[in-house]
Amino acid sequence: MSTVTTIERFILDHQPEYASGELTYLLYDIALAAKIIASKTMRAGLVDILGAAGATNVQGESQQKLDVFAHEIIRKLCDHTGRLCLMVSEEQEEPLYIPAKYAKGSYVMVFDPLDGSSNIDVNVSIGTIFGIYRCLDEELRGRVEDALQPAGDLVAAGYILYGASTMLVYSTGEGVHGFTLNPEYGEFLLSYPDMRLPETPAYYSVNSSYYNRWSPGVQRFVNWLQGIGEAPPSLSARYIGSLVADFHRNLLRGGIYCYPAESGRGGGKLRLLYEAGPLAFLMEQAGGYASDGRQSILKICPTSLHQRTSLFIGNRNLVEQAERFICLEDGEQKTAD
Ligand code: P6P
Repeated sequence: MSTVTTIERFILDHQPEYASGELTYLLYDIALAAKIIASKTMRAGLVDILGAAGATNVQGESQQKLDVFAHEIIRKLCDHTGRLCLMVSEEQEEPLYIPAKYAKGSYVMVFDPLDGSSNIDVNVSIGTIFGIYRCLDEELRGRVEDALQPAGDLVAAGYILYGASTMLVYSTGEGVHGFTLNPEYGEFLLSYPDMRLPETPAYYSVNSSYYNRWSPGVQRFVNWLQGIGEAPPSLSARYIGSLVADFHRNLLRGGIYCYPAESGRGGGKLRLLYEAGPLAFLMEQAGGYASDGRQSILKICPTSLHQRTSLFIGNRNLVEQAERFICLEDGEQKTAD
């Protein structure tokens, strides 16, 4: 690549003429938050930031100090800029309302400040996931309803991957673009313009230790992924235990990530609003597809902020095969009933 393009320059060059600039500046804010969080994750082992903060989040999971830090950085950077009217974070049950002393903007940001934070202590890649909606009613902006929109209505989504290098990948509906942080001078440089999912998938990602908790249809699908049954794909297994890392590798190499519902945890583990939804938006922009096993993730309208969902995301042919196995099981179930 002969040119050096910073994320700020790229965003500016690609903002629609009609844009007010609010979304552009919001993306700048996210890039700055990413740099600050990256500076901590890169030194996680050295600044005694490891170990649980002692509190627990809305999911009842023990909070690592880094995810509390990431949540606070994003909140402090974004709550007073006049670009947002509401935020929703995995780390806080209640919505983050914009303090009355600050102007409200037209956008809502939903985010998982640090997904996979249980991997912090073992130095495995972790990530931030974000989605941005427009408020439903300019006069009434800032209501919870503004966050309860299907992912198909997102105006932007992206993730930051804190790995061997720090990457910011985002889309505003005009393709998916990846930027790599140059820590020498703190700039995100364009490294993956217009990312497209490879036609031929290479990997499948699933935690097979839950096999006995899955429905028969999911079990048959995962068996197929592993080479059992008719015309199975030829895939390698890769499961990092960090959604953003698995998603990013599959986006670059082709594949599918699955987190099916389990008996005793019907709705699945992952959160619809700030994990599955934004990644589904990105995946479809890159030529793939995301489903809960029965319908497109983009079409599901959240009824609660922290609701969970099953997730099958990646190459469309693989995800649709999951839907076929699950729907077949549904048919068998209906016949048996
Ligand atoms: P399990 C991390 O907690 C996470 O939400 C995703 O990042 C990851 O893919 C998944 O859960 C791992 O869950 O049950 O396989 O450990």
